[in-house]
Amino acid sequence: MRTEQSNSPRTCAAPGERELAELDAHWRAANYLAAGQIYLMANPLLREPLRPEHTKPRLLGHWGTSPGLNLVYTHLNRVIKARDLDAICIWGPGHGGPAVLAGSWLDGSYTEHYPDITRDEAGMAALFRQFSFPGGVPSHVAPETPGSIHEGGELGYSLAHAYGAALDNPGLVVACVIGDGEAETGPLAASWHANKFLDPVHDGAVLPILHLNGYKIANPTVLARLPHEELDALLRGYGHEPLHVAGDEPAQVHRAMAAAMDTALDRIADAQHAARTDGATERPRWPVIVLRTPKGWTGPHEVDGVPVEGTWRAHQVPLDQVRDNPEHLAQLEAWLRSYRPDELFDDRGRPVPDVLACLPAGRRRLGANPHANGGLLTRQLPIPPLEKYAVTVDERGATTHEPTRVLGDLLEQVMADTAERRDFRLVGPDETASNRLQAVYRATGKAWEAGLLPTDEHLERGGRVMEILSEHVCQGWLEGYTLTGRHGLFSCYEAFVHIIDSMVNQHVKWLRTTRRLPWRAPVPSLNYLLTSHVWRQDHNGFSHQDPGFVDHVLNKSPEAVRVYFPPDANTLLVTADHVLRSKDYVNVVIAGKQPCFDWLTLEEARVHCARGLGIWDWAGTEDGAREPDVVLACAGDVPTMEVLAAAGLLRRHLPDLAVRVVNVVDIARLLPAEEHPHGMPDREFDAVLTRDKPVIFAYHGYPWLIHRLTYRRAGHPGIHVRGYKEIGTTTTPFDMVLRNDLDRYRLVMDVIDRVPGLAVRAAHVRQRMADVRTRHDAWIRAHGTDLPEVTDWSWPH
Ligand SMILES: Cc1ncc(C[n+]2csc(CCOP(=O)(O)OP(=O)(O)O)c2C)c(N)n1
Ligand SMILES: [Mg+2]
Repeated sequence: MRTEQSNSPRTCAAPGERELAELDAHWRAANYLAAGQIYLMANPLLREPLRPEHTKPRLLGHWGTSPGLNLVYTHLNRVIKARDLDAICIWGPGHGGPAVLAGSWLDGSYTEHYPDITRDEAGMAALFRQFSFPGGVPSHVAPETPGSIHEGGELGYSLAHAYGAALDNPGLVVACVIGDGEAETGPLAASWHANKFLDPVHDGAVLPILHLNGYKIANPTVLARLPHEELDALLRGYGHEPLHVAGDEPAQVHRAMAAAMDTALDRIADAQHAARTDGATERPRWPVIVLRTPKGWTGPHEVDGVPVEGTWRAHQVPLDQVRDNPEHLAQLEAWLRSYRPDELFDDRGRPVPDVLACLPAGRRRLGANPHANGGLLTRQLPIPPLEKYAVTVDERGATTHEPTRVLGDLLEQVMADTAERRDFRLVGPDETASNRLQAVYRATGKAWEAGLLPTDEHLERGGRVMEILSEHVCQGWLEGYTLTGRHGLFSCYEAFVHIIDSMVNQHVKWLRTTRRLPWRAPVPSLNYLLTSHVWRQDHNGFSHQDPGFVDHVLNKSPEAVRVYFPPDANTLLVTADHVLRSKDYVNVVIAGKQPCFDWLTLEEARVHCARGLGIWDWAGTEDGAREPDVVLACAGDVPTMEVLAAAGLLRRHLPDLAVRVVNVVDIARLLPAEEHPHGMPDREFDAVLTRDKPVIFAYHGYPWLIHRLTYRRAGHPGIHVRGYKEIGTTTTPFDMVLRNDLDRYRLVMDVIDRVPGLAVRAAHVRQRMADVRTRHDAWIRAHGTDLPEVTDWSWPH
């Protein structure tokens, strides 16, 4: 969505005394509300002396970060209002939930989302009570929090989320509070470089606010203990212009913070103007605010004789025995009264006009900006008809294509069709071309704002392919981009996507929670294309072989995760079309980039993908007169080829055997219907995979997964799974499957071993299979390539 830049420079006068008093009133109110949420379940305005029973039995929450977050909320309100700024904020220390909830209650957006929590005394009591309370709201800046696209429970992702939100939103300013502890994480450290990918013409701005409150949970932070010059030089080295705000005297900090905000927004407006109007191409030195205030600022200075304010001890609950220790209770009451609630709220508990004076209106409020409920802004992605990109399949297995290359042609068109609207991005850690998606470069380049050399290719200011060698940053960008309503695809080596296991956990939790919040509009899914997979690591070998991401993802909420194994080019097209249109999922698509036999026409691929799992009767030898003797099942492109080759061998050597071939695209179909929305009812599963026949299942990844998914089925005792057994190296493609016992000859031996009555009758066939495996070993050592009968194999017509 393209909106005009509304951040005009130098429209904001320095606040006078009256405005400073109003800012301080808002900040004090927010601090009161944050502390109130942590401590109080009654007597919210201290109309009567505080008694133990007014306090919560379990004190849960994080005070330490809250006054700093509140300060940012207050001052963002001011500049948004003064400049009519379109802005959202990412709250990195998301454990400061009480602060952001306070800000949203004050700006009225909370009550709009939750009408029961009114902006008066009754609503304040409910706001306090519900916080970190059973049946209430979480302690963090969770999906339930208006204005948030970032939970901040797992630290490290704020800055990447902020950049993701700013991409292709030229009118948007994304403020981003970064905890000084959070700044020690790898993902955050890498995210500073996102400014080399932000195009001042087509993208919005990110305003990082590094919050140096000096401490984490139990330690000082590294950045807070650097000499000023060293920290300043570090941030300059990242390409920023630091603006330092420091102090513990509120009036002075308000003045300094207002000035820093104004300077920062002026610089942003200048940089955007220079790039957009004057054609400047030099990378702007974007501002960063360094905010140095005490942890737990304005809270208890000392508790039980030890310092708390300005130390790590302020991190969570500074006074933790208020119900039992009268001294703690008295200190709490004095602390809360220090904000002078009687001046901040009227006799009905409503914030007084001074408190509300700094607030912007309507959709400009931080709790109501639609970018933070991005589904509201989502447009359906234009995906061209697949017919133009589909490969022709006149004869099954007679031709090969590289599936990801075929997909690349489709993505090129999607890129071309979104050139104006700019709501589709491809991200990846340096692998777009390696993954054979380079056709997209005909439609757009790779975003790049750093130096350029004549030998560079496809680097482009404003390009919409994003490549940085940090899976964390790629993931963070795409999360920020999709949560603000736009579309994208993350193409990644299968083995290294594990690096973001933990981030995907958090994203799935977010999606699952938002599904239960009627006011959150569905957002485009986060889509992975995992290629360069375990079976085809020609250059790389063991370090690059790990198909376990799927196991990880399938542990997650079944409502929100989908995993697909398209076995050829046309099924990949159909799968990609499906996932790119979907909303609120994490979709994982595993597909090869190496030449792969074309098995299904586009029409067949559509039907097969709609089923998710189906019998390929053309590949089996059932005659319909009796039940099959054995089922050969497969999921994944390489296992599918091995199963078909095994089926061909069985057809030749054991023509009387009734073999059924079943291919699985949507792996969750194997689950019981009660456990996953795509799960198959038992009756259907039993009909296709049988209750009592041997099933030889060739699976792309770790074999245990198939057992996990099918253990409740009647036929489970008969299911024998072959997959990756963690045996890998740099070797030939067929040697990889052979070493892991996934090869066609082993599968035939499995059939002979498991079909009752076959062992003796087919002993000679079994021996022949074993002999080929032996010959293979000698052959590859002598020739360095696979046996001719393997390399020249094609589906027997
Ligand atoms: C990745 C990660 N590791 C550890 C934690 C546990 N944790 C919660 S808060 C915190 C300290 C955060 O310090 P900082 O970022 O400085 O925030 P603030 O001081 O504003 O509370 C830690 C380590 C976490 N939430 N996420
Ligand atoms: Mg800190």
